[in-house]
Amino acid sequence: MRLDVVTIFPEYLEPLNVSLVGKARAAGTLDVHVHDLRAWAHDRHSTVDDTPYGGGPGMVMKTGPWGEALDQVLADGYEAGAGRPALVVPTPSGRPFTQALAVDLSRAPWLIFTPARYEGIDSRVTAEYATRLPVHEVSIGDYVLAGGEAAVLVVTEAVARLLPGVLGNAQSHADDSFAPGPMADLLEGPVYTKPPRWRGHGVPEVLLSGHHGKVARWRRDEALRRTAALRPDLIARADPAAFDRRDREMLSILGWQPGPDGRFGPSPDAVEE
Ligand code: 6GU
Repeated sequence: MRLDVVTIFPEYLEPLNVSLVGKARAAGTLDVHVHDLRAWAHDRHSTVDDTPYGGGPGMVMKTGPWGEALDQVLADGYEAGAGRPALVVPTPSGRPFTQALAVDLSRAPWLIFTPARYEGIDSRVTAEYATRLPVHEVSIGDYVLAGGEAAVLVVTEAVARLLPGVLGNAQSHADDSFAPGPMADLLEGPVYTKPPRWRGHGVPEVLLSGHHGKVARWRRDEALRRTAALRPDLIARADPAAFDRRDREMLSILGWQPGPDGRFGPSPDAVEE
């Protein structure tokens, strides 16, 4: 996969040289190109922003440098033989970034990121490239960052670990929270390793039993318990067909019951844990 990032803070992307993403780069699985947007600003001060039409606080990133930068990046990538690119535009007003979108992006041969500073990029830039490319405006959560660079790191890491050969163990992401499959949309429960006692804290007996069926059931119960406590919205919107008889027993113990449409909601008489 080819990745291009256009930013006014190229050094912010240094973490792309570290750990899993750094290894994927070194292995040739990821071909990363970071560009300084100011290379396409032609005045003496390398200006990339201006005041917003309509007034208001802050500054808006100008069309000119972004248009020239993206045209050049596209020309270079096509020249190098990269496949059809997708444009990823980090913005707090974007669609929430999810595991499903990470999976979708991991299937693209080429991603181009346009992290912005200030109040964002003049909207005509995304409008222009949306006539030619798939454009994903994404937010990484309901809070405001000073710029999109941290979001590029987040999206890149989520995507890179899905690329073939990047994770040592293919099973490693099969039971991720939010990965498709039997544990879809449940948070993972607690994990333990040696020693069996630490500062008076033991390890749940079942994990030492060697009984794979009981371990799987315990993990499922813990996932349900944690999800009900921390992300009740995930239980409420889950397809009830995803819950087996034992799940339903556990949910009932946790104070959840099916409503008229089959979906689970908190029991009226349930006491919060
Ligand atoms: Cl993608 N950018 C900025 N600036 N703030 C954010 C964000 C992105 N996602 C959440 N907050």
